[in-house]
Amino acid sequence: MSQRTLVLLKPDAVRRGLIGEIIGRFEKKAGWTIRALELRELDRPLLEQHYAEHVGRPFYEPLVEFMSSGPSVALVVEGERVIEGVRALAGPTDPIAATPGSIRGDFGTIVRENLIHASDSEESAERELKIFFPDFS
Ligand code: D4T
Repeated sequence: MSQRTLVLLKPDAVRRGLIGEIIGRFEKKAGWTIRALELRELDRPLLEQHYAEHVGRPFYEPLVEFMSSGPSVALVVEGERVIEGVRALAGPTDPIAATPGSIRGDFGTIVRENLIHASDSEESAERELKIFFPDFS
């Protein structure tokens, strides 16, 4: 089942020079392709849409601050079961709990700066792709 997912390499990943390392992992999965890719600063209105489910939570403000602290890379990855697959490559939200070998497990230590976002379901992917790549179809 071919799918598309929205991936963000967060400002920590860009600052630390990990763009190539992380994207390389997607490219190496058989049959997955990068369909769109953009380096951009994420402004507050866009982040409010993206993180609508977290508005009002104690970590929301610091999260938005961090996510707007420098450029991110937004990309569309396409391929077989890519939604589940990129989440598996990323590892769980808490990088210390993430298995070594996963992106968060290999490079992260703190929850806020966990390097990568990836859509968690077909519904989220559809919603998020519209936010970040409204002209892409
Ligand atoms: P994203 O959405 O960025 O792919 O992360 P997850 O899907 O793994 O986790 P999430 O939606 O629960 O959290 C979104 C984002 O908020 C940060 N965060 C999360 C935080 O700073 N403190 C917290 O307590 C939680 C739960 C990290 C990811």
